[in-house]
Amino acid sequence: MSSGLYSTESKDFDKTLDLKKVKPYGDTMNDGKVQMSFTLPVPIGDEGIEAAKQLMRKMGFENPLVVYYEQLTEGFTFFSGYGSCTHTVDYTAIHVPKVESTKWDMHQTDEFIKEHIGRPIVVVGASTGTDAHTVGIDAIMNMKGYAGHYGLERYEMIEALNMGSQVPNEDLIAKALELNADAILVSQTVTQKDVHIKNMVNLIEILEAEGIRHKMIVACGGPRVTHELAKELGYDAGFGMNTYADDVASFIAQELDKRING
Ligand code: B12
Repeated sequence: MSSGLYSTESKDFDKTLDLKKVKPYGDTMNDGKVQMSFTLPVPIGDEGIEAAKQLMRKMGFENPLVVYYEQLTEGFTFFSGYGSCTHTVDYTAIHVPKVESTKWDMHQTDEFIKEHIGRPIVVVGASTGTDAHTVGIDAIMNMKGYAGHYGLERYEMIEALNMGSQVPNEDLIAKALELNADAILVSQTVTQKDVHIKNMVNLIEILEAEGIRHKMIVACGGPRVTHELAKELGYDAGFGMNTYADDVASFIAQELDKRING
């Protein structure tokens, strides 16, 4: 999408786009159109529709329109509506901290490891604590990978152990020490009551208490994980939605090279 935004054609197509004042796009530049849905704890009826529209105005939407509503159960009504957002954001002022390594494909990373590290990199990963979600860590580690990107197990120069889900932090660390791992990978999907933060902090605290934090690269990932959050919690890197093994393998290889070869 972003490449389209900056292409010559799109500038010619619409000259009213101002990246300092970006609004949602419906079918005309700057129309601000947003579709939204929510439930109100009120009975179905005209008063409910009016309440939904008043709320949409208070949320900053002009010309609110309820296009669908349905009683969920007595006293609760679900609304689907449209409105024009009155707010804008300055896209040019946005700075999002990101993992700064160069992203390579599997073959490039394997070649780099052969040349610069000279031995396979050992990586141990798990979905930790009470978290039973395995799809994310599998996408990164399993041989078959995800969306056409092979996982770490497929890499010639990476020895990857996926310990699965609900792995206590202590067990993950013990396995990493046993295998003399270069990197630990933590996956966290459930974020209710900030359990992911407590769990991720706990892992770093154990590593620090045992005086071994510096011995390995520690990275985490999950749908609500950002690089910024990961750094705040003491991790070397954090990866969110749409991450592939390519991203994390390139990062680990380049980071290890820096640590070993300076
Ligand atoms: C499948 C699923 C389940 C399955 C999991 C089965 C399994 N074997 O994994 C089951 C049914 C067990 C389940 C249970 C629960 N679930 Co659930 N589940 C989902 C669901 C539908 C899909 C998650 C998924 O697989 N995504 C696909 C993967 C590929 O995406 P991903 O995890 O984001 O991974 C990518 C990136 O984040 C990143 N990544 C992830 N980890 C890592 C790690 C590293 C190191 C790196 C580099 C990258 C990385 O790379 C991946 C690929 O790009 C989501 C809703 C949704 N549509 O997302 C809810 C969801 C995650 N579940 C949720 C909840 C609440 C639960 C339960 C608490 C429900 C309950 N009350 O029992 C339990 C919790 C169980 C537990 N103890 O953990 C909530 C979480 C809300 C929150 N923010 O906390 C969600 C969002 C549903 C919702 N809308 O409420 N769930």
